[in-house]
Amino acid sequence: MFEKVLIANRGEIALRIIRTCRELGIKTVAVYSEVDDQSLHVQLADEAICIGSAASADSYLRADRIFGAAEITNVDAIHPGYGFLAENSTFAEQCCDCNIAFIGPLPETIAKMGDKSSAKNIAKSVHVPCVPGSDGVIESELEAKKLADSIGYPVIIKAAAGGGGKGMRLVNNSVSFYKEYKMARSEAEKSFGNGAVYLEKYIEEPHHIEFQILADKNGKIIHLLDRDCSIQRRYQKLIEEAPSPFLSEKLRGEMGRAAVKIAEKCGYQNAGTVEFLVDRNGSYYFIEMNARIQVEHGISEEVTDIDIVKWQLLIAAGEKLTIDQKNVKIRKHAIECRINAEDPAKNFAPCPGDIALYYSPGGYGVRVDSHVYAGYRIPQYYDSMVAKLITSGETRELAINRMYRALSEYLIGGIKTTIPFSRAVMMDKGFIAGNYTTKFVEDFLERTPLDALNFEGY
Ligand code: MV4
Repeated sequence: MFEKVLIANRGEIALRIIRTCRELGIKTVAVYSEVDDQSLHVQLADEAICIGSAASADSYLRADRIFGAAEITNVDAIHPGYGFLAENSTFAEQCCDCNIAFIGPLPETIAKMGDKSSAKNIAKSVHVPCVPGSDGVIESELEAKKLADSIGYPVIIKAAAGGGGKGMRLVNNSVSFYKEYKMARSEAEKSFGNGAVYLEKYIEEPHHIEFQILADKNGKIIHLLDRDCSIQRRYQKLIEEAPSPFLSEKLRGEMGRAAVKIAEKCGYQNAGTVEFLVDRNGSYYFIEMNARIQVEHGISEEVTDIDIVKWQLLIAAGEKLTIDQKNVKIRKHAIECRINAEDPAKNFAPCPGDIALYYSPGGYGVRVDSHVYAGYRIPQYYDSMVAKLITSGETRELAINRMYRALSEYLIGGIKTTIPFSRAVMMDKGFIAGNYTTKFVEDFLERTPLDALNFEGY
């Protein structure tokens, strides 16, 4: 096993990794930017090294400084968390070159799956259904338009280097095709330095369901069931739950096997996620694979009682995966609410600032993953998530009631948060009914009075 691991990240995920390292007897090195010196990840790590100023580009994205910190502290491995350098194949390769284990997939797998159009081709090659569309990236604009006309509108143009909603353009009719195509190309070029785009039929009001994968270096691959991530706003997930209330056991089994086939085909190692869209008829389509630990991994841990971060470390150190698929079972229902420093009554405007008061909920079936505390200042430089509140229970109903109870206990003073929003969702008939789609938040906000998104009483 590793003796010392550097965590190339910040916030709650850095803390999540440090905690598991502690439990395994692994020493930890935190890296931090100048504005993060008061963050809990700095305080809970064995060692901490400042790697630059606030802007990510001057700190958490500086591979050279991270390797500098790794060299000074003599670590065996680097855990990248999510975001920042987590899916940068060059960074993963540089780790290998320095003889430092990268806790994630192989660089070539990251590259293959990072190109969303090549990821789709991998899925197709193992006969997993994909959304109908272009065969790889668009080479000819005329051919692409002919294809769009024959598929039927709306269609969606996606950046090959994109993912998570970045660099997508909806095309509603034949007339606007070339205009949207040009926009998509130039946006992709600007955002990713790669103008390659591909075309898909647009699936209206899909469910967004993903499968958690674990894969060791011996080629053993299992899935840890599914998460329903349909409750999102502008591609930012707000609430996730596992297992998905929309999937039948038959469909769950089929999609899980499909996810494992894709992971096998791309030589996947470590933890990853296979994303699908599911339409109202229960037809499913692979869309992309995330080659990293994700924000919402905790609900899969609660459902399966498997510590995913622990397995990331064991697998990267070369240990065999000792869990068999047949022993992965739904043991609980789990829900996660992302607590963001945003004002839901003001269009979810970010509101960084000082946390004047902090009381986090507890009790049976409640888990809070957070790096904040009373007196902590939320910097404006990074994403607005301040905590993940997870509840679990024997039934979905119990997990929902427990979430409502825990959200009611949660006190975060001095800033606005998404707590009142999540609370209102827990009482919403549409959410309780369980067959919500990616259109849920839009519809919910239309039918919910602003007062309900402000309500902070117990
Ligand atoms: C789609 C789609 C409909 N049809 N692709 C958005 C994020 C990115 N990962 C893929 N996304 C979508 N791709 C086709 N062909 C609808 C979405 C989508 C969505 C996907 C997942 C979660 C939330 C979403 C919200 C709106 C649209």
